[in-house]
Amino acid sequence: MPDIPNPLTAVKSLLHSRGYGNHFHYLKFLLTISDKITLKNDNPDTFINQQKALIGMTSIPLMKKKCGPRGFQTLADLRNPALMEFIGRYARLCEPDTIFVRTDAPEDAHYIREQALLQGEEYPLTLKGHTVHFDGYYDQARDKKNTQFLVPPEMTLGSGFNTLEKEQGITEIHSLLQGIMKGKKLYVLFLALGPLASPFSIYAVQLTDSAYVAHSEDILYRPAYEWFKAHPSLPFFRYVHSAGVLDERNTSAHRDRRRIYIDLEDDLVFSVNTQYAGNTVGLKKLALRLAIQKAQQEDWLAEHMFIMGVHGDGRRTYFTGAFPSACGKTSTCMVEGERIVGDDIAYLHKGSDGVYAINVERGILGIIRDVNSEDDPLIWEVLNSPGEVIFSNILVTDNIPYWQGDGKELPESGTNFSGSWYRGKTDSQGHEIPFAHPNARYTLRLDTLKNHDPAYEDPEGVKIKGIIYGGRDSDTWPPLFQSFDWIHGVITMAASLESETTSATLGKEGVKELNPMANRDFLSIPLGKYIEHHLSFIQGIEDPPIIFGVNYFQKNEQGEYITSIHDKQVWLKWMEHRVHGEVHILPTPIGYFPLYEELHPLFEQVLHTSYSYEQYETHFTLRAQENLQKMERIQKIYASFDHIPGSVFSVLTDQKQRLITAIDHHGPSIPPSVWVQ
Ligand code: OXD
Ligand code: MN
Repeated sequence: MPDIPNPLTAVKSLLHSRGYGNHFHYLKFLLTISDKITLKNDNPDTFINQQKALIGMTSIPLMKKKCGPRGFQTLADLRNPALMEFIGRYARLCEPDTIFVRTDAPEDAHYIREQALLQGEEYPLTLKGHTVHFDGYYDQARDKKNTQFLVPPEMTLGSGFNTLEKEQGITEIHSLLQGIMKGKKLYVLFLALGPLASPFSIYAVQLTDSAYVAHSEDILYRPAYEWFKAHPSLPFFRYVHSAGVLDERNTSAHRDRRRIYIDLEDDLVFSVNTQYAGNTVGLKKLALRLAIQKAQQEDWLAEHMFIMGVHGDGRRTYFTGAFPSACGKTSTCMVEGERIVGDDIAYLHKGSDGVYAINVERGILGIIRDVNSEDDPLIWEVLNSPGEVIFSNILVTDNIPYWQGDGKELPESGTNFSGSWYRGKTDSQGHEIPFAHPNARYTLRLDTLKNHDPAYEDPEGVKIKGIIYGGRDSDTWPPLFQSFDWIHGVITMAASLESETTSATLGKEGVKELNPMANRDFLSIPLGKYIEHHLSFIQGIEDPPIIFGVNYFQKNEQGEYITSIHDKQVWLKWMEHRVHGEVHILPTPIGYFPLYEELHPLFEQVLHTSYSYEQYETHFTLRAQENLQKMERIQKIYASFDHIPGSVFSVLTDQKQRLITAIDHHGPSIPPSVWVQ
């Protein structure tokens, strides 16, 4: 153990050597209020960290000035030097005029809402509490190209990651952040990913100069200032966001300087010159990336999944479901008669008797497309009643919002993400501008939905009996099937999940893209490691969830959809019965199919329709040739990655072999009657 000098003297001389000497009395003040800074002589690392924290506290005069006495006291009350250092460092760099430190008090949330309106980042709509926000014309989606992981030399992520050397990235982002908040207010938010006091929750601090982002965070995540105060050494994720210079429409002006940099080593994310929520709301997908890394280290799973309760005979059974963006995830957990716990992100932990999931959010940032009274009555109701809702990138005419597929008569003109809009308006490339963006969003709180399940606040989470995977697939998967077992499900369903590109994405339509666990965009660890972790996750668990596949996008040869939008209600009921062992199955080469005799009464009971055998046969005829091609395609993709577990290849090969044998006996397209014994 090196000889450590008296810490106070050492810190004092260090501060002097860095030109901070005359702030020493502030340090003394902090020492009196902080029990974290009881300087210990026994551990050099602790000592160095404390020194760093103390140096950060030389920002105190600056912080006092920018936060005002109330704000400063609010921060000081946290007795958390690491936090003070973090906020101080970025306040010094970004140079906001003022800093607003949000506590959990409703007045603080109210203040932020008011600021969003006052600063013109949101506008009021007719219904009380409803506002609209517009993102820039070219800032309408997650920016994958400019979202990069900052990796230090010793970190290897493997292929498929968009990475940047850490030092270079930090230098660049710091230079972009330099003075970026001049003339603006910096909001400091303390938030929780998960119910407060849950052993599975993660805590986070978001810095942002956008009142819209701060407002969105408030709707979507639980405030946690008091929790931070009660736990001065709480570890936390950190987010620094600036919308940058705003143009005359209050949208980020410098899209060429848009950057989203994720520092996995320090659990720190930067987001600059953008406002679109998927790029800026730190606790959403930016946190998911940090959480995936943490989950891997701590042996739990951070997943892009809804959590829902499905009603069975006098019981509620919980499922999670992973679907790529815009593939029916929210509409599944919102189906009539069932309960939503969360629509987007779940943390899955091992309990003594099974897998438990918590919803990290308290709100929904949903795509507002085809949301209408017929298909989504419960969301529709909230979107058409007074209450707190932020709409983004829809059309507004006479303070009324319009969006694609709302079933309303479209006005001739209004304001949308392109500014003032009129029918036939084209962009600079001559493309017609849609009246509302296909990725327009609503942001609302879960507890405003009639079907929310109070279990979303349960710190232990809910026990998961089934996990559902589904993508946009016109020609391969049946609408519903069950895996043979966990390994088979993880490999042939979860890790083989594909989705077809739509006209909403750039490039060719209908191209299948592999999206393992629907988490491809958010992975922060090598794919092989991620799959391996899934495979081993349920080891030793008494009652693991059953893995299912669904497909809402199956088409016939004429290119028409062959299932109805409501059929998922029946599929869910079947899965609910299945996890309780109450319905039977047909073994096929790709998994277990349901029986006609058991689906028919479910259609009667749930949808009051008669399900014909012809329909069943069309839905559940095994498209063996397409499934075989899929196995080949997936194997080829995995062969291009390093360190994929061997079982991925052997399980896919076994399935391929079963399909080849089946095709030899029954042809490329095999009706379900073939499997009846
Ligand atoms: C997404 C989202 O893009 O939830 O997945 O916003
Ligand atoms: Mn999502």
